[in-house]
Amino acid sequence: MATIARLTDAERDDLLAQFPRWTLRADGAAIEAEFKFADFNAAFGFMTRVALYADKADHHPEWFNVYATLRITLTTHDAGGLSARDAAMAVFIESIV
Ligand code: H2B
Repeated sequence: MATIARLTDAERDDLLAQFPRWTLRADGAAIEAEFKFADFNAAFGFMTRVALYADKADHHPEWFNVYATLRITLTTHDAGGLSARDAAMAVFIESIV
């Protein structure tokens, strides 16, 4: 499989500047965000929409949900860091949140 290109530092910084909710993980290989919903129904409804995107895009979030709180980590395992796939997923997530 061809290696997926990692974002340049400038592309990564542009992404983070566009979406203040997202922060760079300490190792620089992922971006993370936390979401608070009204209740579990709202959180899981949102997760379902992201899951459908993930299935279609063949790009999957790492996430952790407790009731109405959701933490999402975006990274591209096949790139060993951030790629355009993470940027596209962040754009999608921010468009539906
Ligand atoms: N999701 C994420 N986040 N990173 C990947 O590298 C990745 C993925 N690779 N989903 C995909 C699936 C790959 O394993 C399949 C075979 O296309």
